[in-house]
Amino acid sequence: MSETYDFLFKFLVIGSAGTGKSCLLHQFIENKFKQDSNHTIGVEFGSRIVNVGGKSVKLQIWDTAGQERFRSVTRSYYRGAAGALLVYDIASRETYNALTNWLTDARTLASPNIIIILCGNKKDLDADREVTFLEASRFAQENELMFLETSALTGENVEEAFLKCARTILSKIESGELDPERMWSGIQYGDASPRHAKHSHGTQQQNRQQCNC
Ligand SMILES: Nc1nc2c(ncn2[C@@H]2O[C@H](COP(=O)(O)OP(=O)(O)OP(=O)(O)O)[C@@H](O)[C@H]2O)c(=O)[nH]1
Ligand SMILES: [Mg+2]
Repeated sequence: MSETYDFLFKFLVIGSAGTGKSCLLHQFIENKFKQDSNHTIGVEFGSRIVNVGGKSVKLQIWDTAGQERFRSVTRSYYRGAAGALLVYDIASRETYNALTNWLTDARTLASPNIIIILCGNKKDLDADREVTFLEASRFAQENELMFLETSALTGENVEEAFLKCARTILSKIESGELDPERMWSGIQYGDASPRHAKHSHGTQQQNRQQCNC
């Protein structure tokens, strides 16, 4: 079955091990909580077409391992990402303290213009909270990140996190701030795009390259 969409955005999910990155992706794709989630080995992949402001956008999402031993592998996937979910666990200050390192990696290895949404996951564990909403929202503001608290367990704000990031990218394309034709922009025109005829050859090739890496 052929898929029709206006744009394809490459997304990353990054952050320390155990923060719930794979569960967030699973909740977004499958609409349910992933029971018994194991540490990701290297990188996992998921995709879903969403409607953003009347446009259909295929999100191609790379869920990276948080464990240090996979860092050199996961770093090789950063290039050409248009958006990222940067995840910490609201019940673990350690994962919050690591955010600056993840942020530096994303901006240097993906793109300085990458659109990032900070996700304080495990919002359902409010009783064990170690990071306040206010503190994290200040950090987000200082670092020009969007911010939401999410729960992959209940599903709260999960869809919203991906959509908010996609909406921002789309509005930057429409305002001319982001150029999909720039090399490694992380954005491709899809089959439904009026630009398709002009760009289909190049985009399909790049797509294959990205999926095989
Ligand atoms: N209470 C609660 N637990 C969660 C939530 N999201 C994930 N978990 C649990 O946190 C643990 C780690 O989740 P994963 O999604 O595998 O974490 P990860 O960030 O992908 O970890 P790595 O792949 O090692 O980087 C699992 O035991 C999940 O059940 C959440 O929103 N609430
Ligand atoms: Mg994982």
